Amino acid sequence: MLTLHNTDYATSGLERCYCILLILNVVILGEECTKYNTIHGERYIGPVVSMVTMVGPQQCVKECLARPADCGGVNYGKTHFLCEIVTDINETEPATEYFRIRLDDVTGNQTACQSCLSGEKCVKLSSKKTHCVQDRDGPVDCTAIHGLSSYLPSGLYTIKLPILGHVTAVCEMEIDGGGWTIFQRRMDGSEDFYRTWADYKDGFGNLTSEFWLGNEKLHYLLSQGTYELRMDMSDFRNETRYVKYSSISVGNEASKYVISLSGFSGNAGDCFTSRHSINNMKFTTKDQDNDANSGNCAVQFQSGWWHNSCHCSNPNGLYLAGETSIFADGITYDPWLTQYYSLKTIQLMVRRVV
Ligand SMILES: [Ca+2]
Repeated sequence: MLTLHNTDYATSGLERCYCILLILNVVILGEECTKYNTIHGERYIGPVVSMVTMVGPQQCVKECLARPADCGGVNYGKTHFLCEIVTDINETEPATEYFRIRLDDVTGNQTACQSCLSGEKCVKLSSKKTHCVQDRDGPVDCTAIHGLSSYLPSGLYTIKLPILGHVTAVCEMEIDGGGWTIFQRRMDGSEDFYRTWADYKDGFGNLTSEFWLGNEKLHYLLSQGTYELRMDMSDFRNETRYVKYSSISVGNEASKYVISLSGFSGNAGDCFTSRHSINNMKFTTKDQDNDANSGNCAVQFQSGWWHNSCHCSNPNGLYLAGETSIFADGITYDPWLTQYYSLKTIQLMVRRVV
């Protein structure tokens, strides 16, 4: 989505202030003046690899220059002095309190840092020599990111998981206090969810629309502590319901990603620990039948899921968009709208319980 932007930043009082700071910087430190163009009212969707609180965008740009392998640009949140280091600068979104800066637009000598690898940061010692050092460990989930600043918006962030290392996560920072890591989302039927074991293991889809994070990532994410689960749903009248479970864990691949959950609450009936409970169920796909049915529930109901024999809710079912004559194939939630209604949106997410 490309539009024309007002780049007349030099006239604003805020920018004049930064400009004076820059001049002072040059006078005091004798450093080369850094110039850049800012686009106001927008931020890069990301993923964001690092968040730091910094007074002034020039410090944020310096932080970016110190991570040449990871940084394509920065988002700067004016009100809360938030500096976000962004890897991917292809997509943007409106964000009133922000402005964004492309690294390409920044002039200055950065050749000394070019040898730094991804995950390394370039540091300049007092001897003026530069070194590539391992960047400090990142946040382990969206709960940790939310803990850095409650003003950070929902979106893509980089987290660091055990064994797997850096992973792009989708964070929900507003619903129910924020700090949620989203692992499944349906919203328009744009993605095929009738997929293989390998696909569900690794994850698939587009993190900015419909996706499955991946069973392997989910397992390692949840291995880091005690997590709660929340699922939000809406129908085509735009009515909403949610359910929560105070505890969720998912085993490793050897266990067939067996799920364990308890502690139901919410404003729709319990599906996951009642009839056709998913508690203690293994994951089933069209090419791996681990369910409690004589057939394969994933084949029968066109999804991959922790099927029992078979299900009370089918979040990864077909996007049938509302009322349907087909039993239980859609994105159903039986206690709310029966097995003959396929929901408009559904989203599953987890939050570490501190
Ligand atoms: Ca079976």
